[in-house]
Amino acid sequence: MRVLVLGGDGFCGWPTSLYLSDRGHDITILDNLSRRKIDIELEVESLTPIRPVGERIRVWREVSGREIGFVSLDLATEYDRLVSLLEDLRPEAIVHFAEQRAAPYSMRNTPARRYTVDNNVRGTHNLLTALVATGIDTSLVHLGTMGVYGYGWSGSAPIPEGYLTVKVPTPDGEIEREILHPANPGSVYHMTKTLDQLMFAFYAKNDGLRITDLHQGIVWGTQTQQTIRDERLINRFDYDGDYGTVLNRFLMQAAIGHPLTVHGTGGQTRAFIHIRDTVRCIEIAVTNPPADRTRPRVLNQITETHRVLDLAKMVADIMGADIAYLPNPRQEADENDLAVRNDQFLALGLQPTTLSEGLLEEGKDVAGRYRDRVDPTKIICRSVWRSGMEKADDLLTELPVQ
Ligand code: NAD
Ligand code: USQ
Repeated sequence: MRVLVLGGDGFCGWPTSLYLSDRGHDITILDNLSRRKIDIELEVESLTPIRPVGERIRVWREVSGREIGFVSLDLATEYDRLVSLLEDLRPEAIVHFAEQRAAPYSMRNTPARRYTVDNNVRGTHNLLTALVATGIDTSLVHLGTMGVYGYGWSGSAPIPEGYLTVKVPTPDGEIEREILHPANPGSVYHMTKTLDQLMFAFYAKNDGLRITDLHQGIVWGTQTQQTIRDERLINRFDYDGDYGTVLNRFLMQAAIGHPLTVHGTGGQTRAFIHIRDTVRCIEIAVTNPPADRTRPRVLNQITETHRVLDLAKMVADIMGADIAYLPNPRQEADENDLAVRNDQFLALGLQPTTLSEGLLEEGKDVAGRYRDRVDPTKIICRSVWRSGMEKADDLLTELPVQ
């Protein structure tokens, strides 16, 4: 298939582009490299030495013999160029990763909040309206988040895939309706994903666009079968307090001898998926477009749920790290239940890669190999959800000698 990957230079987008290319699909990446620019703003770099996008694509051609196209374009501001690209390329599928994706970054300060909303909401809306304007018959696969549902809103009831059946009282008795699951975002970033959902619902109902929204859990791991083929293809690994996600952070912290940074009691339960399953899920979604054009199809892209403290204990046991309990910079429940349905991906053939010691070791190896690239003053999460909330101090200012 001809696939346009929006945000294809990022942590999920790059390995997905390589995977789809390896599987014989014809890939064009669109990216404005804003994520690389945010690294410059935050004065931090990916733990892994990611190469410039042009080099990445040249190396992929060398090792696979396959071409990947690249277009530098800002989805949120360059609408006319987007329309021309869609008309020229006429993609059979579009995968939309191109958003500002860090909750802590989105809560950092007023400019970051505004940027997150402007970038994500305008980008998604430009894409939808460009699809209507060009009349291209394509299937859109968007990366949403588990965070649109909130965590634990329905107690121990499993979170359904997108829609909830409710009973509506009427003068003539109750009627049953399926509604979008109530939106319950916990950060400005998560809020933009709930706004995306409404736009998808409207454009499916009004214009018959074929849309799949994937509510993905926290992605962990770094490498895939494609990115390990040459060091210059290596995937991004964020470890800093804004962009690093919890399990990858714990693996990196253990590898450098930093205490594991548990927020509060660590009672938060979250859903997870390994990067190797992310890329498989995207291919499944792309090659199985929904038949229904009247409303978006929603799939929960997760393979397992874990409590943060349990993850910390598991990493500490395997790798011998200490656990530090830090003031939580976020406004979130101390503890929550989380059960999530993922029946649709399983029915479509996903074989989950669940947390195993082997994969944890791989994370430790990657972190160990590049430990000299770690700036220990960037580890603590300092973006707070409300001004005045307590911020933890640095636990280390220099890397321990090993
Ligand atoms: P990332 O920041 O590494 O990648 C996003 C890419 O999109 C970057 O290369 C960035 O330069 C590009 N981009 C952003 N705004 C753009 C714009 N206006 N125009 C063009 N390109 C733009 O993020 P990621 O971790 O790869 O996440 C990809 C998607 O998956 C995001 O939408 C995110 O919300 C979602 N997601 C990620 C995770 C996770 O754990 N990483 C979990 C659930 C959902
Ligand atoms: N946490 C810690 N210690 C840390 C870092 C995080 O205890 O050092 C805790 C947080 O307080 C939170 C949980 O771990 O309770 C998860 O935090 P995270 O940064 O790993 O994940 P989150 O902010 O939810 O965001 C990530 C991605 C986002 C995606 C989301 C999926 O950055 O793009 O949408 O995961 S989900 O969480 O399922 O909604």
